[in-house]
Amino acid sequence: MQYKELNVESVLEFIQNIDSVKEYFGLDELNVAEIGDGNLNYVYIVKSKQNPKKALILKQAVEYLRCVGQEYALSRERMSFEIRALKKFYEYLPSFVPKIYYENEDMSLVIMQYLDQHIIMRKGLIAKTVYPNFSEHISTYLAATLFYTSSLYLQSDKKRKLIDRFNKNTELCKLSEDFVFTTAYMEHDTNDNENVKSNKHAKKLFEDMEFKTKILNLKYKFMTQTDCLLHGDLHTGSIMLNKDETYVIDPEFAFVGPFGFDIGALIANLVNNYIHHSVVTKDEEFKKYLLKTIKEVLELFEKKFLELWNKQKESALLVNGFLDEDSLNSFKSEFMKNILRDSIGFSGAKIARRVFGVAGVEDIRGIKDKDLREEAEVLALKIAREFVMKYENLKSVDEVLEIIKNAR
Ligand code: ADP
Ligand code: SR1
Ligand code: MG
Repeated sequence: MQYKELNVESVLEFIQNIDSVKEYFGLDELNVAEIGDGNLNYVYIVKSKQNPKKALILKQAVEYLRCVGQEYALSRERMSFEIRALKKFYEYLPSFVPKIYYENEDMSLVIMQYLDQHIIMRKGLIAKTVYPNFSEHISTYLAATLFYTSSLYLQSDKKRKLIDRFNKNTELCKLSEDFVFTTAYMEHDTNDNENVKSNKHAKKLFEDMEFKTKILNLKYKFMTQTDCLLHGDLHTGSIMLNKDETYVIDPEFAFVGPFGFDIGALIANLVNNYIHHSVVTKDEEFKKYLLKTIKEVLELFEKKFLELWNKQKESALLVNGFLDEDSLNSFKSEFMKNILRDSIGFSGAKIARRVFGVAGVEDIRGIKDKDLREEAEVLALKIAREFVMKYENLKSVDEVLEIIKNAR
């Protein structure tokens, strides 16, 4: 099938011939609206006119970066990786990943379950919504996706096949190399230049060679470590949830990379929200809830990852009986500490990149009052710098929380 960029009218025409969609909607009349608010793609909702509760999502990649415009070419092959990752993660965790009804790599599109009772987590957190089950859910998701796709679980051939299948996601990996680890720390066209011009904090950041050297080390880890299959862009805009359920959407940046990258992205975005509430609402209760969530996510992740690991005696890495029990336990304990450390290093980069780089987050760049926004940016840079300068020597989750609380 030849690729064609769809619009509201042609989506309706396109779906008429898809069996699973016909089966889902029966003879209902349908209407279509575009609801995409992401940076890259177009997202359409297809709804039954008779029963608006019946709806599906059609997401299509276009040959450019939506948030910059048609002049920024980006091949649409990213959708092939999104489809593959959605399917892979659904295999392990069907209750955390939207169900696919139809996929078409030629058309770079996927039709999936409409999450009608769920909202984008970033919006929920800005509105101070507490999600009592989130830490349990996301730690299960992280432990399973990271463990089951790593050499701690897979045999060597399977792991290498996984790398083959995902590590041609070159353009989106390059976007992260550029936007997470490079351009946000130097003068660059893609930055939030209205803000950057004559901004003393940007100047200080761009000249901070100590910090930038550490960022370079993190970038190198990102480019070379092939630990496990990652979502690749696990910020709070990629999570849709309510008090009972949590779904992870939008894994188009999926690739086989370092253990700490998804965890780091998530923690960064919880910290961005903490900064929002430190500056805008000053709600101490909600801030405490965010700190508790960060602590739980990191601690539960470690516990659940280790539980999975303890059940697995043989893998690409380990042969049963290779180490005695004590040595194996201290190997595992050091291994988990290194995941925590890298997560916090990546988290620092992920916080800092959103301050002056392309695609800021609503929690900070969305603050209307200029002085408050500056206050939030300064706080973000302070926490990010502490994370990046100290991550290699962290010993506990509590140290991470101390850094966040003391940054004022
Ligand atoms: P992009 O790849 O452009 O970032 P996203 O996958 O993040 O696009 O989707 C953009 C928006 O579309 C989301 O913020 C959300 O509001 C909506 N959306 C995406 N997938 C679903 C879904 N399965 N159910 C409901 N809304 C969705
Ligand atoms: C221009 S692409 C900017 C960002 O949007 C995505 O969500 C990723 O975080 C990417 O870096
Ligand atoms: Mg998105």
